[in-house]
Amino acid sequence: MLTPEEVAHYHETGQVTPNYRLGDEVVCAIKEKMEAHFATTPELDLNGSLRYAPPATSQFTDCLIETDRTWLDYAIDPDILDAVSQLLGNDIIVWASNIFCKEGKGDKATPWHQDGLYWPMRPLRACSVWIAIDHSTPDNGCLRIIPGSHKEQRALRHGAGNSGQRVLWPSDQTIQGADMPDVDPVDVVLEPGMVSLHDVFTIHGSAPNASGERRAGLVYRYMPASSHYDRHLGAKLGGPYPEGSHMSPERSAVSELHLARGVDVCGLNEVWQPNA
Ligand SMILES: O=C(O)CCC(=O)C(=O)O
Repeated sequence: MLTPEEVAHYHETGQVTPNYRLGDEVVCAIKEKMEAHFATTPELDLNGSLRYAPPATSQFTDCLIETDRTWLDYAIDPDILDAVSQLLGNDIIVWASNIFCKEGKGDKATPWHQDGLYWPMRPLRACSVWIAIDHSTPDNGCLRIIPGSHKEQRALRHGAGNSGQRVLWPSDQTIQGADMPDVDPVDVVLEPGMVSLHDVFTIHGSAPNASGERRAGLVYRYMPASSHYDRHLGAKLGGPYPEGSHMSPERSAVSELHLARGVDVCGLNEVWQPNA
């Protein structure tokens, strides 16, 4: 699915928007599914211990697949898996599923961050696929990336933000001023059905959305099956986390690892087979 130029762009900048989009029917189905999810699942609570935040749940929703296995169908779309394979290799696990939905009524920013801060797979390699459900533009708070920020493949220092402009509530981790590269951000402008792929070390975030127009994205997270998703490590990363936060020990414990392609090369991951 990715052209050689698109693969090169991903390696150069840490992000790529391929010349590809999901069909209108698929986008419609995702949109309806998301709206039904918000309508029927105002506050999720798995295993009695994991709470999802913030109270306005549409802004950030986690564990879609764990809540409803049919969310896996979009994660294993062959075109998307072809693209991810070009970046991570032929053995791939999808291990997380989120919605970032800003309703357009003054929703908060997503602070500048690297995803890897929270994630317990080692070696730390991963790719996120952000699927646009709505138009996503600078006006309604589209995803923004710092090009080239992934290049050293190293985790930067994050600290607790205090702006109140946070979507990764309540962990609220953001890159501290001095560690933020002096590079202009790039807006990832997408039409519904278009996708953006970013590397685990790419600094990214998004502005608040007070445009009156909703901006929702469905995000799947993939890792190479040669890495180990270490649930014990999850308990130690970057904390201390308040109970129920985005990547707290409880959160690491509930991720289902679905083997989207190939085999569990690492041999230590408890993988589910999508069609088993
Ligand atoms: O959509 C957003 O506002 C942020 C998305 C994000 O942080 C991610 O996909 O990792």
